[in-house]
Amino acid sequence: MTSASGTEATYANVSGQQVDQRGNITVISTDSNSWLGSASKGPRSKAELVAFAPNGSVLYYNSSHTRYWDVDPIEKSNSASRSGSGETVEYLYSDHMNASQCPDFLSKDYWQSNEYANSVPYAQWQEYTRSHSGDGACTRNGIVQTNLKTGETKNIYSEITPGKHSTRWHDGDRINATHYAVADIFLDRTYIVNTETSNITWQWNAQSDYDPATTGREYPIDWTHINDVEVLPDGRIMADLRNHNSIVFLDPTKPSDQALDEDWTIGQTDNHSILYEQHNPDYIPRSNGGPAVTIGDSENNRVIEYQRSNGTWTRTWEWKDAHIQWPRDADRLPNGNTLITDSNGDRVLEINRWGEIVWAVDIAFPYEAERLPGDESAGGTSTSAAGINSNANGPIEQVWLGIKDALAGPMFSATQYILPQWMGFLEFGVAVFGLIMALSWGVVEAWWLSTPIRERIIHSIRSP
Ligand SMILES: [Ca+2]
Ligand SMILES: [Ca+2]
Ligand SMILES: [Ca+2]
Ligand SMILES: [Ca+2]
Repeated sequence: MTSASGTEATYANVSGQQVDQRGNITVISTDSNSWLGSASKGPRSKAELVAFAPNGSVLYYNSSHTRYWDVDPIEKSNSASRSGSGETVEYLYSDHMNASQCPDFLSKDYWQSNEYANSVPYAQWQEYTRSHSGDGACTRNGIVQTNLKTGETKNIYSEITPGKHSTRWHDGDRINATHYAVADIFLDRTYIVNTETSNITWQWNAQSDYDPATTGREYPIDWTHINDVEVLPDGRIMADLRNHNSIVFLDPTKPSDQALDEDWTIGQTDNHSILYEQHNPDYIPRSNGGPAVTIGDSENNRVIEYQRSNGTWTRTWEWKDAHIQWPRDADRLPNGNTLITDSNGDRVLEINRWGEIVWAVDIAFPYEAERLPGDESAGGTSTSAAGINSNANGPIEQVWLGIKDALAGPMFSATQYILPQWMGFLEFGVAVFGLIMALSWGVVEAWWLSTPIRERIIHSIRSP
């Protein structure tokens, strides 16, 4: 086992998880619900980056950061260190800092000297910064390159954002050896940066196309929650506006106010039936049966795919089961399987083309999973081209799915976010809503006894 920074104690979440064998390395990043991602307060409070080797053993482990987000395998030609070897990944982390460690963001000297800050007007910088002043904290957002076999690590780029809630970057995408695209949650934009100079060479501000007064959540504290960016094979940029329930397509050769290709937008700001605060859209190009996009449709508790034909998007695939709760990633693999992170279901699973679970890892609060050497859904085929159908659920699962549909929405996910791991959907549902829904305990217990989650819950309670 190779470990960059672990002791035996830090393996609590993945200890004993000699997972089933797979053909390649699987990398999983996890989120945290604690201030510093500390290991001492239970699994969901600890952020982890873990890679499982093809034989199922832990190949790489790191829990030194407050939170982990996107992970991308990188090709040798795109590696900033030129050391990409098929086991090299680039990932984003967040590290929280106390107010005493934070710069004087509001001073004009800071704004003038910082490339990230002065890429927006001073007034805008002040407005956004002030909206987070109540946090008493700031966050270092960093991009790191790591060889999972040797543990060799290189810092690529980082910037400090004020606050912590809704300022932490979740995703970026490498363009070439020097340029990188960032989904900038703090400033409601996506931008391209030269990571060697920190010079920002292009940006699209959501204000160019959406009205802060009538769209998204509260402006500017958490308006768009732009959480994903992908550079497409044709050079366009696809970005995910979570709080606008929309995925947008941008032309980075054009200035911000001309970059949006409105005809391509998936979703509508006030229509939760298309997308509902989604994560991690992956573009499948025409050469693989697209244009199609696989998406973690998080608040709808499902993973889905949209296919573009005749200038419109149609939902062509959906997968969900009774357990799934706030999924944030779905990657179509080259063999037609789909790799899913079930964030509040505390598992990563792989389903086959018939919707059956063929591989699973029990891990707290996963954000992202990657099966190397692919990048997200690279090499995967659209469901319509591959003839993959949506899954069917049995009668007991249908009962739970009905309850979850009735409860779906950010308020319930926020409750899940702060609950300890053992107070998952099942327990919460039984405790609060089971009576309201007048479910018989027989039905509840049948489902309870039939699911492996019970073993894990008991294990979590015994070893906090
Ligand atoms: Ca990724
Ligand atoms: Ca990425
Ligand atoms: Ca994905
Ligand atoms: Ca992924």
